[in-house]
Amino acid sequence: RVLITGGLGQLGVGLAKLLRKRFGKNNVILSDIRKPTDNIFYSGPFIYSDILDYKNLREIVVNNRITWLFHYSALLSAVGEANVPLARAVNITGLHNVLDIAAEHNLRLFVPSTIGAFGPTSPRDPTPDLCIQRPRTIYGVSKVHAELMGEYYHYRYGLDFRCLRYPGIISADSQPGGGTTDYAVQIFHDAIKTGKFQCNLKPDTRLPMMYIDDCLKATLEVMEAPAEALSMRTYNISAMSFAPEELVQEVQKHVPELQVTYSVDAVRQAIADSWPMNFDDSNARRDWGWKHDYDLPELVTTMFSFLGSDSRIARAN
Ligand code: VAH
Repeated sequence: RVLITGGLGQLGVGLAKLLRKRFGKNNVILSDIRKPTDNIFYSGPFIYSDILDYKNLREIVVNNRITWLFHYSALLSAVGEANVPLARAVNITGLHNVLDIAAEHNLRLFVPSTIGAFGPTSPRDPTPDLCIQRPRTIYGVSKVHAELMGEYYHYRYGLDFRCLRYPGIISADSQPGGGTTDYAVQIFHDAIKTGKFQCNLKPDTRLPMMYIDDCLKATLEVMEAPAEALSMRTYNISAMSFAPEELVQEVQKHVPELQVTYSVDAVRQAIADSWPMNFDDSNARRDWGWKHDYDLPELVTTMFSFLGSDSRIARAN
């Protein structure tokens, strides 16, 4: 059975839906330190858990006969910079708890890494799987640590550790939680609600991005890949890269009267300027057949089909 930590974040609920289709509703357990809404309970098993409570986590794994663990608990980029001690505890001590339990109980462990695991001294265009990694956020430092520790536990203890470096993820029915790439989700909600969008990054800030369905598909694919197919434990995955000005242009094809202003947030801009501009994911494509389905036009069309750009026109009339 599967356990997802940090399950109420941007990706957890969508991942649970996908895995429950695949493995059965009661074989996928969502957990988080936050209290879920009722419909989360209706959609399948949820267990409240604190990733820093090692004993409780071990009980959950043993009592529920967990065999796969997706570890999504983390404070992401800008949020982590606002509370470094908590980010270090959750992202590093929490990871250590998960690694020990996974090794002890022979779990297959997935930990997401990120474009944020690279820094200003990494090659940025493109950024390959293997290169200098000196990130400048506690989030990035903790994710490089996760990559290194996961690979060490794999080679030292035989832990089946698998890791994908995610781009900024765009989703319609879940809120992002990190701050730096969140503008690319907010624009859709503002375009529909008010027709006005204030972007907190510079118009030419290019970042790797991906639609959530591609991200979740890749995550399941790499977890189901035969072990011998994996030449690495940690892979970049990519779909597209765009700057705010390109996203705005594509969104205005659906909401022509959208007005955009730029009010740069210095913290988020500095983080974005230290991250990859384009991701090289050729190893993932070669080893386990990764390929994305959503490019920028499909992303925007799909987001509006979810969020209903026509509802704004209805309101305007
Ligand atoms: C953030 N959306 O902005 C998250 C993610 C790679 C970006 O980590 O921090």
